[in-house]
Amino acid sequence: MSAISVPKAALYYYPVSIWASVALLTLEEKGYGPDEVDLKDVDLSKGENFQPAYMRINQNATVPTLVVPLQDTLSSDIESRYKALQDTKTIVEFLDKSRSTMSRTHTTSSAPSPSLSPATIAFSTLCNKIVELLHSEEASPFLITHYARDVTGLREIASARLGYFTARLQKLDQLIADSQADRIRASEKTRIFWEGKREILERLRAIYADAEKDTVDLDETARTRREQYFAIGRKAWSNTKNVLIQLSKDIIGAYSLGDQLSIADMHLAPWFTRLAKISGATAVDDGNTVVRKIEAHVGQGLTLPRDLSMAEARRRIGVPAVESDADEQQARLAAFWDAIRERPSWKKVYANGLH
Ligand SMILES: N[C@@H](CCC(=O)N[C@@H](CS)C(=O)NCC(=O)O)C(=O)O
Repeated sequence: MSAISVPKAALYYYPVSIWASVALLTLEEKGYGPDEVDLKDVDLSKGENFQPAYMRINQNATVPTLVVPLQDTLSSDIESRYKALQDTKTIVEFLDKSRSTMSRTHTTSSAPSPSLSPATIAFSTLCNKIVELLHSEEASPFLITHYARDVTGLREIASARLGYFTARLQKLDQLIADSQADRIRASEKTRIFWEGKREILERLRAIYADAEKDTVDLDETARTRREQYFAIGRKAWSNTKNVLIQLSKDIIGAYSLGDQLSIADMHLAPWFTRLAKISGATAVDDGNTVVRKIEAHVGQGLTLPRDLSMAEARRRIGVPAVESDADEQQARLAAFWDAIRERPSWKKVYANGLH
């Protein structure tokens, strides 16, 4: 083993973040070893992503960020220089290309490293379409996680999230005050960013803080705020219904592109798992149960087409069909869930439950 210390990549993540989970799944599927990538926890619940030091590597203050050494600095005599990849799509593509079965990257990991990139132009187009859809405003996991459509839903979210929002606001207040008093240095752009974030979070905090009150007991400002909140929630859930219908047409099943695990699955797995969790599903539920729970929660008459034979879905992922599958049809997303939750990568990322 050479004594040269090789610059290492670092993944900044938050364990229960949906998009950071995409990067974590990809690391597992690609067989990256712990000596190749450092994992650095950015605690969103404490607002650590708003710290100036973090915003220097990701100006949007989001996770994940992958900081990678630039290739020409791998020799020991050149000072290491790094580049920060600031969004999930770029990170997954980078991770996919940077470790192949042929590469010798001074790693102790000898795990296989299958390509997650589609093998044909047609599959590549489909893969991109799915990834774009999942990252579109219509599919926003932030909206369906934080916006309810009725008072019962609001109370549930508020009891789980009020503390989280309050702590993050405190952090923002402290950063704004520290920069105004010159205790910390922050650019004008960063200050404007903090103020904008503060406004969005404060609005949600105020809605959650009133959650236990009945609508008739709210003053006019709070009532209007609540009505606007529900309108956003209704829109988000009607968009989710459309995204699910679109996904059910686009994915082939069991994996997004049929029998080959791909980049699209890295994005779809955490997105779909979040939706399953919000809909009351757990890790022990099978695909058919998860889809039924999601349909019930999304409502609006949603019924996903049961247009994939269970026997065929199992064949595609290399699992022997069982007799009862013979004539059974299932939703493609149900087959996707059954396939993905069997993978060691998914089991590791969701070891502590769905998120
Ligand atoms: N487009 C970005 C979105 C990343 C994103 O929004 N991440 C969320 C966590 S899942 C985040 O960091 N939010 C920051 C915050 O809540 O302040 C990407 O694909 O990486």
